[in-house]
Amino acid sequence: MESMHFGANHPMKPWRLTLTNKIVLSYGMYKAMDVYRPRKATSEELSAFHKEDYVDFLQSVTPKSNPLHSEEPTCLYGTGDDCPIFDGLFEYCSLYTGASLDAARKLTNNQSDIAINWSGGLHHAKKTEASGFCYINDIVLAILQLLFHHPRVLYIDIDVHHGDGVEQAFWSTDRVMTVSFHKYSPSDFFPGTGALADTGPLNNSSPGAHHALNVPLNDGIDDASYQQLFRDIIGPCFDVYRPTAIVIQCGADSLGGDRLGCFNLNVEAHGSCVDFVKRFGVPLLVLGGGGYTPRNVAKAWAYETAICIGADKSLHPALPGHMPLLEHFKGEKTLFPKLAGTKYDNKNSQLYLESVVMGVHEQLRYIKGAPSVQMRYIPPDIVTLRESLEKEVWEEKLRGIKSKRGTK
Ligand code: YEM
Ligand code: CA
Ligand code: ZN
Repeated sequence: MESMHFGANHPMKPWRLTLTNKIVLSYGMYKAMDVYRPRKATSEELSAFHKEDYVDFLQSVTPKSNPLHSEEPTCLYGTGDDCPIFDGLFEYCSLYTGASLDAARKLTNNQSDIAINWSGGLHHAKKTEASGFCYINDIVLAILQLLFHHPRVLYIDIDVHHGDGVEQAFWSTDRVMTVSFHKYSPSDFFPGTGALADTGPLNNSSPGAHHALNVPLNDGIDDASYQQLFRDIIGPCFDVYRPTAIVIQCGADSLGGDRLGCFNLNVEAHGSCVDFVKRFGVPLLVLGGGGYTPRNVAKAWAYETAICIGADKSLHPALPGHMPLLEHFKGEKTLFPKLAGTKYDNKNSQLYLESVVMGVHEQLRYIKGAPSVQMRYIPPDIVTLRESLEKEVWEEKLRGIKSKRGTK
């Protein structure tokens, strides 16, 4: 994925993943986790959420065949400047989605307690539409996977943009609670959705009512306000909803100095959200997302990897001197650069933030009164069953080969 190109001026730079990998590897973090090579998701797996026609389109379209590039442009499936058709697009989508699906399966098989996919977290993709640099919604697909085993999944989105695709997909159900923190300004900030009042279907008898929570913010929010807000909201969400699994989308465009974002967060505050969620001790899926100043994205995600493996307190803040690509970090060879700039003043008054917290708590009161989602009938996960059986057969075969070798 890292070598894919959206185009010269496009803000999405997949090589931010190369930088992330270099930091994670040069600190030696790989020694404390299992590392898997992502498998490509199949078209059938993608169609568990997306419409088959749309998946077929993504699979067959090429930069030359794209109708947008022909004489009469038609805006097919939402592609455009934001979501260009580039060489290897389908492979790119299948890779980041395969990794999120496998990560979810590691959690449901109890093979991992925390699973990370920094290439995933593409929260804007819709059932039949690419949007906001996202084509396939790996988050929705991973949550669907978790729902085979988990009665309630809490989805948390700290990307600077509203997690609209995930919210929309689970709008009508109480088996997923979505909570997005984002800059909200309908007239001039993408995607323009995610008002405090948008909390699920208005009809109180719909199971999804009050299960979509939105935390709309103004420019420039700083570390202290964001951390307080995150705790004041996510703490009660956990207590009231009692999720059995959590998915956190860690979009790094909420950091200060992001090319598209407008917040003032530093790496430590961004990471403290992951730390807070990890402490609940339920299976946790950690995903990437936005992030358009690659050197800062890489630092945040490497730090968050350290938090997940419990190594954050023992990290030296100076990037390892032997790290490849160190020259990309300019003068700032520290994991914790000063990112809070002067471009965006904090336009979130204490009073405003208190009113947002009160608004969210009001929604939670509705849930408190309702009986929680019990373990309903959950259809068996045929794919996982087949895969684990195949794995057992292979392991049996390998054991046979090894013991034969041993007797020779
Ligand atoms: O605001 C929009 C849409 C496009 N307009 C018609 C409304 N899209 C957002 C999506 C953000 C998803 C994280 C957007 N696009 N913000 C910035 C861009 C953007 C797209 C580009 C595509 C090709 C951009 O901002 C500097 N530069 C681009 C350069 C090349
Ligand atoms: Ca968000
Ligand atoms: Zn974003």
